[in-house]
Amino acid sequence: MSNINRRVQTLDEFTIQQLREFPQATGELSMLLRDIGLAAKRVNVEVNKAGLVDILGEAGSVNVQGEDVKKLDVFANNQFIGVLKHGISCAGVGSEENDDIVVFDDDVSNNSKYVLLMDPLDGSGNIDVNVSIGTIFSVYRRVSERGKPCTIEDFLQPGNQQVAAGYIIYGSSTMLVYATRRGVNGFTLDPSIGEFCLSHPNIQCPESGNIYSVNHGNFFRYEEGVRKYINVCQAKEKSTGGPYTQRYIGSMVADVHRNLIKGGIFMYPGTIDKPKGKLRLLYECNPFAFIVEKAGGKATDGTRRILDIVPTELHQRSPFFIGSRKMMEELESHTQGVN
Ligand code: P6P
Repeated sequence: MSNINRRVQTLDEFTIQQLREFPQATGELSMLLRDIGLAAKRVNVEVNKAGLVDILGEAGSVNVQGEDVKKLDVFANNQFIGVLKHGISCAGVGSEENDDIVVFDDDVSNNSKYVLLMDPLDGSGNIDVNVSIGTIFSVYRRVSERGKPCTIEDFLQPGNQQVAAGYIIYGSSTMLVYATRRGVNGFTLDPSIGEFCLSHPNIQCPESGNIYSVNHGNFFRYEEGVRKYINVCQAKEKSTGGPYTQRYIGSMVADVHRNLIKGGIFMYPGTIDKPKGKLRLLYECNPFAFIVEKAGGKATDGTRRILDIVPTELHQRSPFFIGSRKMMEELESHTQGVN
């Protein structure tokens, strides 16, 4: 009898166990999360080969197998949309890679309960320098009539309506982290069995930390309250919980994942020329805000709770501040005019 390690729970086993604890559940969300895990494994294979692009061919070329080489973010987008379209849980997708929503419009999909928003491969500009990148996703119960194609209204819901949200980080190891109303759990891919295994149960964001993440290059273009807080981070003495460490890798999934686990704050503020900042509300800010709040942290646009913002456009941007509760409260004391 092979010594199967039964102590480690796979993603499939975990979602099925969650389902068993909620007999009234239809199982569609569990299936959706397993579909995401499948697509993530396929993307992971290609991301790990990215360093061989000279051998495999640049995007737009034809590789040795005579296949069109696609940009990795287009490949990732196609993988996630393909798996979700052929599943039973998703009526359509809003993606960073598609101007409009992708409506699956077939009988099974039109009867599905959920829609999904995603950034299929965030930080893909870092691929050629081997920096960790990620997939970000957000799941909503559709508000349009079941039995018909999903509509844009299904996607323009405030983040506080999310049913689940998560990310995959393609790094030194590949992890899938997702949150539901029951909490945040992390799964690490075990290549030897090709399964995501529960490695970080019930993730909690430390209520404070000493890591602050921001692009200092924009410092003089940030509003005064943000500049004041950054100066506070730089001046922190040990007696006041410092010294702080500045960590910013330019790949949001990697930066926010690190701060979620270790404690810290990530900021992508608006600037004078781009007051809404760079990050997208629906498939970058909302999913991370849902995850970090479920883990005990906070996320705002500088004044409002991210999850309470009612979206008006699929690709709208938002200033973004997220992290440990006490660090966020200290930031707010500077940006909301208390100090
Ligand atoms: P900047 C990557 O392009 C990304 O969307 C996020 O992953 C990352 O946090 C941010 O942009 C980095 O932007 O302007 O600091 O290079």
